Amino acid sequence: MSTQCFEIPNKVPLTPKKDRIVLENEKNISCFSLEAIFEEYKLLKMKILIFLTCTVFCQTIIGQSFKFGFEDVYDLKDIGFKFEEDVPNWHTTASDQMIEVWMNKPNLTQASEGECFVELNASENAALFIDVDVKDFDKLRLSFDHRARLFGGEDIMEVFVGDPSAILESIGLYTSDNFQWYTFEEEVSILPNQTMMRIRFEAISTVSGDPTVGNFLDNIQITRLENDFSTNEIASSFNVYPNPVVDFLTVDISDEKQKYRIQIQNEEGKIVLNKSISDRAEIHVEPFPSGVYSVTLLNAKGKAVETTSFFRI
Ligand SMILES: [Ca+2]
Ligand SMILES: [Ca+2]
Repeated sequence: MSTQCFEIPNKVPLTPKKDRIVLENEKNISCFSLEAIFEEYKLLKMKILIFLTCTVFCQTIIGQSFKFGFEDVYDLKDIGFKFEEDVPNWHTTASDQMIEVWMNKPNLTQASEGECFVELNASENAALFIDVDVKDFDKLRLSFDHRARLFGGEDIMEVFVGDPSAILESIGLYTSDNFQWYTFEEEVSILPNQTMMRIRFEAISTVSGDPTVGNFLDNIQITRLENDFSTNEIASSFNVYPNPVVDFLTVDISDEKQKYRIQIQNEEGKIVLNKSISDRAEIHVEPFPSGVYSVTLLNAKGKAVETTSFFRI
């Protein structure tokens, strides 16, 4: 499409005409094809959409947070025992499948969040647990509110976490009195390939001496956290030497806490070695043909965090 100027009256700064817009200032007159402007507009709209989508996506995934506060118990009319199927997301190990749900009542303990909370044991010593989908999580923050039921001492609760198919691991004992709700926070790592996380709450002791009378629980929150993989941190600790190398290449990541993999690629991009590594490894590179190779460090989720190269003489 050709672009052509149209005559425009003076003192009219912006004139739409047919398929063109003419902009005028004191010295210049500029003509723009409406079609080109429309294409620009569509591109800008697309860019804005991508930006907004990315922003929302990042907020959803990275800051993803789940709350389990016993607010959606089915048909709750009073404090009492409810079948676990009436308490969404929650399960009990009790043989009668009962969960003791409390709600705000005058002169009784009030929920720390919303209107409802639970006592850990209904009529027998058991545990309450939730299973959370942690696919693609690196780690999570677990927080919960705990309170003793009675004055005159402390209730103690133990919390266990882990893959539901494995033996759960204790992350601590939590001790509270009845003067207020106490909020506890823990960071929990997710194992590679772990898709579900079970979080289990068990009564250890109560002021009453009866395990079925004590240990109030409310406001359980789970927030997805990112691992602290920063390029700068990795760069300072990821060393490959000697360079050039003849026989043995040392890969040193100086990090015993995390599991990594290294991939070595030749100049054609073919992976010639793929190996898990923690802290330090010696790679026998003598069989490799002479040339330049790249070494990529991947974290436990398979994400490349650093790449360097070496020359095999
Ligand atoms: Ca609640
Ligand atoms: Ca009870």
